Amino acid sequence: MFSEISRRVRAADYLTVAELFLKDNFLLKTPLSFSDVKPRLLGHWGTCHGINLAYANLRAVYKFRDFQFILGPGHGFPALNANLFLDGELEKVDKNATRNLSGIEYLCKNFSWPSGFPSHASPLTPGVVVEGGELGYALGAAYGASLGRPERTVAVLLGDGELETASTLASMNLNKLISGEKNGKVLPILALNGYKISGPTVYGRKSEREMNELLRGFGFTPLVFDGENPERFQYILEKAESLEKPFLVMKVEKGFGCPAELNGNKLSGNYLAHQIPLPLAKSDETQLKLLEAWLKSYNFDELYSDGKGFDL
Ligand SMILES: Cc1ncc(C[n+]2csc(CCOP(=O)(O)OP(=O)(O)O)c2C)c(N)n1
Repeated sequence: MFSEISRRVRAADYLTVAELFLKDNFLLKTPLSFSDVKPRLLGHWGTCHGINLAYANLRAVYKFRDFQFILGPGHGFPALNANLFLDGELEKVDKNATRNLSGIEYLCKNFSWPSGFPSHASPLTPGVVVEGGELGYALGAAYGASLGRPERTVAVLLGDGELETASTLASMNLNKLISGEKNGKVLPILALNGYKISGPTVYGRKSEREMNELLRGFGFTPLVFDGENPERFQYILEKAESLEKPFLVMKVEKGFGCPAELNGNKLSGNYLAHQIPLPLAKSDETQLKLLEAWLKSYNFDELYSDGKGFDL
């Protein structure tokens, strides 16, 4: 099970990076060149690995159950789109999004492109109830989605910057107003990556103990997932099942997977990974090489081949 989930995360991470950067050579059949890179790089990488990690693990547990996933950081849309593509959900509403090379090309070329996919989640996104461009409403929407659906679990992924918004903080009290037999269960998952656009988050600077006390004060039972041990995610989700008001703190490095540094500045694990970590990949040889190594690090050829399709 764990290796299946990690393959799925690798595939989603690869497609996410490809959406952000590539306009050609999607399977890296030849050395990456400037002409393979989009002319205008626009989007957000920093939150995406966390989305892919949470999505793959939730999917493994809840695939055949009454389940809803709500994404707070809608700027992580390329990750959400990669998952909807891999699940075949995108193809149901867009016949071009086939699960093959032509679909991969379509997904990537049209990300953040006029008349294509927007850079953020939008009403065009299958299943979306919160578009997430304005942070703050996901947790409240999750409680709304649980109303009158006692069989349902609603998992809601929140950013730690998002948890600084007034609306999210106010929604932290909803577990006292909405609970019991008539409504479903809400599972908030905080992607604690420590950074927002240009600096650290308040919660990223709290100790684990202080964070847990804060969550208990709001009425939740905190569970902590430490990104160092990915195989523990399933175990923690099972534990959450047995709790009435769980709150999962998912510690994940901001931008995990992108190059460690650029020009002496830390990229992965820093706010510099929030949007496009290699902004000059179209014109700077060093950044192009870093991008190629980053894409190759996922060994996508083990996960997809032209002949066999996806092996996930
Ligand atoms: C209400 C609101 N304020 C500001 C922004 C601008 N903004 C976009 S992304 C972002 C940082 C979000 O940080 P976090 O919630 O921690 O998400 P992540 O680090 O996972 O990207 C901000 C402030 C916004 N989208 N909505």
